[in-house]
Amino acid sequence: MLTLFEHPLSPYAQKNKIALREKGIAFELATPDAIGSGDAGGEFLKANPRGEVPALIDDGFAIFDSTIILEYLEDKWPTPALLPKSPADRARVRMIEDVMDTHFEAINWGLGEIAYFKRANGAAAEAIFAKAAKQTQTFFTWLEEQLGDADWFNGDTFGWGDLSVIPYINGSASFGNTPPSGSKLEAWAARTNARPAVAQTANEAAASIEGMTMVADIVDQGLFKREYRDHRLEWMVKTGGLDVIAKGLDKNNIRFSNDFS
Ligand SMILES: N[C@@H](CCC(=O)N[C@@H](CS)C(=O)NCC(=O)O)C(=O)O
Repeated sequence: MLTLFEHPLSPYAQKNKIALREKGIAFELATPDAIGSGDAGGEFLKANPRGEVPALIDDGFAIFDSTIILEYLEDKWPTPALLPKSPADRARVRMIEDVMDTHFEAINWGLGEIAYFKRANGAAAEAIFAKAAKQTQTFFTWLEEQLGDADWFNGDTFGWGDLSVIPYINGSASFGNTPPSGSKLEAWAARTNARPAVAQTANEAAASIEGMTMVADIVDQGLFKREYRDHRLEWMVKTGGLDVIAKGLDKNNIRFSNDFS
């Protein structure tokens, strides 16, 4: 049996859950204790010394990083294929995945820091929200170009390119940043969310948002140290949140990537 360590809101974990469900692979889910706090440990930390979800355990063999997990699933269960056939198309969807996992993801993560964890309030929060809304629409324009006239980012059929985009579009929508009304991207999102594998994964994410409103106090008390890493850290700086980082360091409720121990 496969075990996927996840948190339902993690877009990275959502990519893997959609792939597992589309391929019809049996798996069980586990949410690591204290995930997001900086104190996650045990079997999960052994599986991923970075302390990040997702991590997959296949009969004792541990794999971390959502992209590498996708590659493993595609190698071990090639049917139905999620990557397109031609080398150019495979490279194309991998580039889309990389943009979503890095630049795009940082925007939704940053909005979570403001909306759920109350890192900024009033005018400062509004300014960050306004910048994020513009950044998101710019990426939507880019995505619309990538989609062109196709039904799927993958090409003729749903696949890797689509499962790599939908968790992020749904995440943006949860902050009120939706694709322009009547756009091809909007129609694609509706088509994609109608797939059972995607709908189940998106419903699990939506259900877990409720719990997020309770964590602001725990963060404020320094009991929960959020990971400010690479693109996320850069996003916070460039979007006006330098003060958020300074305060977080002062209160000791942010941290950087794990040192491997
Ligand atoms: N590159 C990694 C990124 C994974 C990642 O950053 N996961 C976040 C959740 S979205 C996490 O678990 N962070 C650890 C924490 O917040 O403590 C992947 O693709 O799997």
